[in-house]
Amino acid sequence: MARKQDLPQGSGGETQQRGSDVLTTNHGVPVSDNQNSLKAGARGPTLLEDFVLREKIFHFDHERIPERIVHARGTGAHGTFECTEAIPELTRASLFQNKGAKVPVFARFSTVAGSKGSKDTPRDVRGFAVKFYTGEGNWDLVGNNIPVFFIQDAMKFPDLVHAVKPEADRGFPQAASAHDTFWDFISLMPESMHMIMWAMSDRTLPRSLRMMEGFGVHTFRLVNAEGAATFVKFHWRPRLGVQSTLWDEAVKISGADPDYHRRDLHDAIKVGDFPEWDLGIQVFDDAFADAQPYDVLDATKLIPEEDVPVRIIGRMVLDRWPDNFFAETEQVAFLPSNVVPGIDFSNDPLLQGRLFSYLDTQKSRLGTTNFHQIPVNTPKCPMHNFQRDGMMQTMVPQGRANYEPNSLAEAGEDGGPRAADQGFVSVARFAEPAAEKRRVRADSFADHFSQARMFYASQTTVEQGHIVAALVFELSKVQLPHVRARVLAQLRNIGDDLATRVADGLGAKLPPAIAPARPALDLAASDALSILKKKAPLTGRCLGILVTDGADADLVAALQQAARTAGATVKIIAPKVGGVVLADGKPLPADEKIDGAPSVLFDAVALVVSDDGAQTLLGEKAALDFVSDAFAHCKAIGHSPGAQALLDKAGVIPDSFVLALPEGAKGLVALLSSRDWSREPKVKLPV
Ligand code: HDE
Repeated sequence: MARKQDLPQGSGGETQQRGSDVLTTNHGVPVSDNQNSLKAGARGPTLLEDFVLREKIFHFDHERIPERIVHARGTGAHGTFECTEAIPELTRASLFQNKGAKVPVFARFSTVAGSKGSKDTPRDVRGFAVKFYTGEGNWDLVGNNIPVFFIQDAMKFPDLVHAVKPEADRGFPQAASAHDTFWDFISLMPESMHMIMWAMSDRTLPRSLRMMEGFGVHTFRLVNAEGAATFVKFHWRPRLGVQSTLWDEAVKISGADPDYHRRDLHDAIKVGDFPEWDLGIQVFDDAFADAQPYDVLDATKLIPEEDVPVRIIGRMVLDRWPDNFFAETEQVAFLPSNVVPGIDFSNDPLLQGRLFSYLDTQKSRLGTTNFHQIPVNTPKCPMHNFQRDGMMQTMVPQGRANYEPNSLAEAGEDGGPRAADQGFVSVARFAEPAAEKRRVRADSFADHFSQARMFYASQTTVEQGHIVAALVFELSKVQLPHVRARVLAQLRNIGDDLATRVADGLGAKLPPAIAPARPALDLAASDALSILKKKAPLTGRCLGILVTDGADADLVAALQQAARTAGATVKIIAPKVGGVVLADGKPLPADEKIDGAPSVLFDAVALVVSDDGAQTLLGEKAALDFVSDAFAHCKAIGHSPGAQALLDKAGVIPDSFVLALPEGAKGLVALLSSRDWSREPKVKLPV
């Protein structure tokens, strides 16, 4: 239905008289019949003059726009950024001048490799892009959930993306790096090995978009009012902690709910569980940069937090779901080149390439240089210049001043805006004032393995096992034996223990190492790089309660209460979506039917079933999978006495994460963010 403000602004009362409920064409003509096309007789041909039909189909035919070349699948939300610590000594950026000052933001999270319709849970890096609508223009921090990148120079980006996307001759695999061309490229690009360690870790299997860290990746600059500049790295820290799924869970979630992440974000915002992140900075100067064994301009390197602690300066809350997915989330155009006075670029050659690419791509996707006029992209501060016309121009500039300098003001006309002293000024200093113009990679970019080794060494034994398993899985999908061998040869430079475990997992011989450009150093391990060494809050977690007719009503209520108190949510799963009748005779509606809600969707499960109910569920494979998967995924399982038969048939071996209910109700909720890793060897062959 057309809304009143969508109707053409006519000269008078006619538009108003019509009211907002009249269906019109795009040109405002009222439509009398939206069911039938115009025909020559009831059974005759459709007439070409049917402008209502033709306009409707014409618009429909062109509804799709090209998807993003990378990061095509994503979801986003509106929110607010608040400065929690002013840093005027570091930057003149207006959003960081006053503690408590707020600016609106739009954030979009994405996978990288898959196309728009692909699943939400592939093993993949996640995009973490935030547009800050500041009082001095839009600042876009277009980062990822991993602090480093695959390549060092923008020249290699098209090759990387071609290699990971579906193979050119066959059009598959979709949203997967586990194939020949990706690993062929990687095996020939030793600089990618640090990122590969992250990509094969559980970081690429986030439990929720709300539970991901974010990173600006590149080194940027902060510039204060006096023009003094420092280097900076940006970090987003989720208040819900960093959490991941297991690979087997991610695979099964993609079947159970391909929209898992976007649904999770949507549902959380709709019920008022607004996700929050702290914004942190690592600030350092030239002297620090020069003293490191890596180059701070190399995007395949991070700065350990032990060397430069992360200082929290702000907080982002996402609290408003977009009104329309296409208009906002699909059409939002992020540009790393969108910086504001007080924030500047570094010479990172990857960043420098991005400064060209994103502006260029928006013309292909959104079709016009006027994409900044789409509401989600429009700055929320005044915007004036002499750029004019172009496709889909929606602004109506007044007057004659479309050039500068002009002296029209002297004739009493509006002469238009002028550049001002407080405008954006680039940091003037070149790192190498006497440099030659050459296609070159700096020597300081040559160490490809030290930080890869540091990352692996910083993980817990469980996390190292997951990295090995991921490498074995991915390389087992590679069909070219020489590519597998070359990856193993590269891995030897990270560590022979790692390479040997992967080779064993593949049933392959360990090839000789490929000589690295520079031998790896043994850097100190960094706890901040591990997920399992971080705190895991219960907030935002979800308990799945499987119920049957005759289930204990008090127990269900006690579990619901305990979960709520912990800030977690509960879903009721039943044999029928209509729900069950509890032992007290009261009905309990279900959120999900058992085969639509496997236990992979929950952080812990409770089986609250009557004896009869358990007997019935023994004949339901989905119920047995619910239990056996919860066990295999190392999750806490609470069970009422009636559930014993179900546990036995599902192969559950009693341990400290299998809790008898009702006594264990609170204990079960307390385990919502933990897993019993000692179960892993019981359900999986060692790698
Ligand atoms: Fe991107 N990237 N990228 N990228 N990127 C795009 O821009 C590109 C890189 C990232 O939610 C595209 O609007 C080049 C690093 C995110 O809309 C494209 C290079 C990082 C998003 C593009 C890189 C990113 C994109 C596709 C190497 C982490 C999604 C459509 C020089 C710091 C933003 C578009 C959103 C999207 C190019 C490398 C993050 C084609 C050339 C490094 C989060 O312009």
